[in-house]
Amino acid sequence: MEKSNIGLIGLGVMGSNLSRNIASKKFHISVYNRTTEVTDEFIKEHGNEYIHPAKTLEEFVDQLEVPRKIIILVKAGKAVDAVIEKLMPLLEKGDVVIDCGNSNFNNTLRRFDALKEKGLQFIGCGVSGGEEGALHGPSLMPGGTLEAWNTIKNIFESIAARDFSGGPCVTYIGDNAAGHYVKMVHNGIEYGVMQIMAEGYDILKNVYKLDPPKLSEIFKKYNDGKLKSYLFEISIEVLARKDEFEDGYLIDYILDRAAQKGTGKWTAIDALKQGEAIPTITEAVFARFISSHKDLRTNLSKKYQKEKIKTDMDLDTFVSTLEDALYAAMLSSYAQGYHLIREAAKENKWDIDIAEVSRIWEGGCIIRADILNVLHKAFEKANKDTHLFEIPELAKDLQRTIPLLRKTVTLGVQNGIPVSGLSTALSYFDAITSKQVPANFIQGLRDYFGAHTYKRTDKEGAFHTDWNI
Ligand code: 2AM
Repeated sequence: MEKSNIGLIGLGVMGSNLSRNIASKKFHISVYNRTTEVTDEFIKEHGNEYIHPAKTLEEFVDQLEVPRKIIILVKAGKAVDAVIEKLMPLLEKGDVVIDCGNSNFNNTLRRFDALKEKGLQFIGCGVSGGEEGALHGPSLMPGGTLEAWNTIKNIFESIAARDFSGGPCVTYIGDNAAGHYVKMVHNGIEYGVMQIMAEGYDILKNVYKLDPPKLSEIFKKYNDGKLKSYLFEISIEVLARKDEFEDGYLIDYILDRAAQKGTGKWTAIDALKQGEAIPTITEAVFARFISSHKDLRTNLSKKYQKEKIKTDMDLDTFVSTLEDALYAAMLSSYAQGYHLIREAAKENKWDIDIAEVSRIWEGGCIIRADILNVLHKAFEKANKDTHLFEIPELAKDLQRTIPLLRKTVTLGVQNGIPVSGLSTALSYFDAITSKQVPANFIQGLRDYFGAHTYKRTDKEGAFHTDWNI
């Protein structure tokens, strides 16, 4: 038998779909799964001349051309280590192990070093697009050595989604864990964007008392404009779907308790570690936490009646106000995520090209959106240390849309609607664009109670005041 170009371990839905995608591009792929019946079932359903099943890891490794390229797609966490441990003794110097799971970047850093010690290459590759993306073209975010990337480049470029110009939605992100880091922040931004969308839905539903078909219509209108994106596109369907059991619409029967797998939380934790502010992303994680306390919320809701203030904005005006507000809040969420990537890149010595990151997010991934093409083009012309708010084209948009975000936040606050995503998107903008913030006051207090000293605006050095005099 001819040797396979690449191998894949773990035939769950993501692994099966990615294997089928690779085979559809006429690369020979060997597949292995811990439970052999799963492999047999996969071959029965999807087998073809390009897919080569292996019953043992030894047989699997033996089927691969050298240097071997092995994708691992098992549950993130211990399973990845378990597979690597079994695989390591069977590999030779120069072989490349690619973790395409949603691994925490700290684990990727550790695994990269461990494999390097054995002369093996490790790539941590973020994959976005869900099951459909894996099958028809995901957005891929590989990190590792350039040398390792070059061994998989042609395969990964073939299977990736397409950007707005038809290029592959994959690029070399940077060394060791850069790929998984960028994927993590991608998910963080996804949390932020979904949260602000949900808050817009909440205001439309509860202040303007709109029913799901009308809400769906409004999201369709948004998706026909500058908010055009995958998340808005699927909102149209999520809002319009009739319930299969009861009268009415499914959305009204879905329990208001949002689950999570942890990537948003990791983004928030790392931002805290880095000392960087990503309030909208963090608030989106908090909002999911609060949503989980359904019983407590229900009990408390009986004690506190919300005082409703009528809005003087008619529906048409608000629909258009919200469109601009969401646009501004989206830009703010991206600004936070991009800034975090930039600072993490400095810290970890990753050479990350944010224009390229924007480009590979144009297709395949969950946050794919027209706005990413705007960011891609804008960052291509910008210096790599540029903050998103510094980009002239975006500054023009923000100047126009921020006042509308302010109106939307006000409306939500006045009506007792939690708008932590929208309001932090706004206050992040307000703070980062303020020459003077009240940190002088904080420094004064700190010096008073703890003699922590402060710096002055007019003289060099650290000062302490004897506040008792
Ligand atoms: P399984 O079919 O033998 O359970 C997604 O869960 C994929 O990860 C499945 O293919 C599953 O294999 C695999 N997987 C989960 N834990 C694993 C482990 N510890 N070792 C190997 N494969 C594992």
